Amino acid sequence: MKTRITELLGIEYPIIQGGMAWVAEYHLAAAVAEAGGLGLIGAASAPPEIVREQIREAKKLTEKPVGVNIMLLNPNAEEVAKIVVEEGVKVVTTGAGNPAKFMEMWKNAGVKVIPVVASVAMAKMMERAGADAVVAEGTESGGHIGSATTMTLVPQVADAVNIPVVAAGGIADGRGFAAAMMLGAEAVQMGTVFVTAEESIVHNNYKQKVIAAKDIDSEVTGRSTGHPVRCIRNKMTREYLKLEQEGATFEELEHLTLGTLRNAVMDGDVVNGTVMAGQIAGLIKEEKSCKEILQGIMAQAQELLKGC
Ligand code: TUI
Repeated sequence: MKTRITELLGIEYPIIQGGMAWVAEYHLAAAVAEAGGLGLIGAASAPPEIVREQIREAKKLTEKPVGVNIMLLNPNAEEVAKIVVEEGVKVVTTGAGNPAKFMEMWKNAGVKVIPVVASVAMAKMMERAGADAVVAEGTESGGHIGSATTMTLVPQVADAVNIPVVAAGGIADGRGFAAAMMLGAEAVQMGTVFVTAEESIVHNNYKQKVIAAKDIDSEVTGRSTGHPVRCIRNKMTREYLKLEQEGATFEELEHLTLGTLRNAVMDGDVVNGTVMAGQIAGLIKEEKSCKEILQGIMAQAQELLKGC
C-alpha cells in the first residue's frame, strides 16, 4: 500500500512503531524495520550516549530505515537532537512537547521530522515550523496522553493541515488501520501491540499483563499534576488514584512513580510498577512476531478497504 508516508520514509507498509520509553530499543526497532514498517528507538530519558549506541546497534541488524523518538520532557533532549544528526538518522518523531527549536537543525541535515501532536493547534504550528508529517495521537494511547480521542482528533487534524497525518491511539489490528484511513490518515502508529511482540525485550510479566488486560482495565494517573499517563490498573494505580483524590502533592505522587516504568519493563514488577499501555490492550491476545503483526494487519485492512 502506497501513501505519502510510505514514499516519504521509504517503507513498505504505512505502519510506524511507537517510541515507547524503555520498550522501543534497537532489537524491536530493527525487527519492525525488517518487517516493512518504520522502527523507532525511543530516546525517552536515556543518557544521550546510550541513544547513540542504540542507533549503531540497530544499524548492525538492519539496513532499512530506523528512526528515533525524542521525548521533549527529557532535560537531555537537545543533546539527543544533535546525536541523531551526527549518526545520520533519517527520521525523527517527537513527543510530549514542541520541537520547533530543533527543526532548522534537522531540516538542514535532511532529517524527516514527524512530531506527535494531541491537538489541531499543535498540528498547524508544526506544519508551519516545517514538519514533514504529524502523528495525531488520541487519548486511547498508552503513556503520556492528551485529551481528544483518535476518532475525533484524526479527521480534524487531517482537515487542518496539508502534510500527511499518521493516526495513533487505539489501533492494533486491520480494522483499526482501515478506520484510520477512513478518518484521513495515511499511516498508523502503534505502541501497545509491539510491547507484546516476540522481538520486544520487555519482561514476560509485562507482556502477560497486556495480554490479560480487558477492555476497561486502563487507568490514567496524573490528571491532577498536568502529566496524565495511561497504564494498566494495578496496586500502584489504585494507590496513586486514591492519593490523587485525597489531594496529595505533586511530590508525593511523583515519589510513587519514580523509576516504576523501568521496574515494570526490566524487572517485571507489574504490581507496584507502571505498566504503560493503551486502551486497545484488551484486543491483544497473544505474542506474535513483528512480521506476523504487520502482515496480519495489512491483509485484514486490504480486505476491508477493497473498493474504498
Ligand atoms: O510522548 C508521548 N507519550 C509518552 S512520553 C512518555 S515518558 C513519560 N514518563 C512518565 C511521565 C511522563 C512521560 C510516556 N509516554 N506521546 C506523544 C504525545 N505528545 N502525547 C501528547 C503529546 C503532546 C502534548 C502536548 C505533544 C505536544 C504538546 O504540546 C504542548 C506544548 O508544549 O505546547
